[in-house]
Amino acid sequence: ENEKYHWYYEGRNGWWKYDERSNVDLESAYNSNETECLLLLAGTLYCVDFQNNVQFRRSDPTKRRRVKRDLPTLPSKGIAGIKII
Ligand code: V3L
Repeated sequence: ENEKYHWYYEGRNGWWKYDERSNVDLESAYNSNETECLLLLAGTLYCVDFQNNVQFRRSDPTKRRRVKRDLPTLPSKGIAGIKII
């Protein structure tokens, strides 16, 4: 909450916001100049790669989604799969 930036991942026709906890972890890793951030999302381990701006499952790196860091006011589909109506 009250963050300057939010992280987004790609959906079919727009961007989803990461959940708040993931966003805090992503901001922390990004601002520490780490090259990636590992996230446990509903029991699945994901890697967010800051150099290629993608996320993927650690167990299956073939499916990649684009990610971006932008203003929190950007239009989005919702938060972590929860649609905004
Ligand atoms: N946060 C929450 N759920 C995620 C995330 C994430 N960072 N990454 C993947 N999933 P994959 P549309 C997404 C979910 O990449 O209609 C959206 O949140 C992912 O959910 O193969 O295409 C929506 O719920 C998917 O269900 O590992 O825009 C849903 O897709 C599942 O993990 C549909 O969105 C496998 O994704």
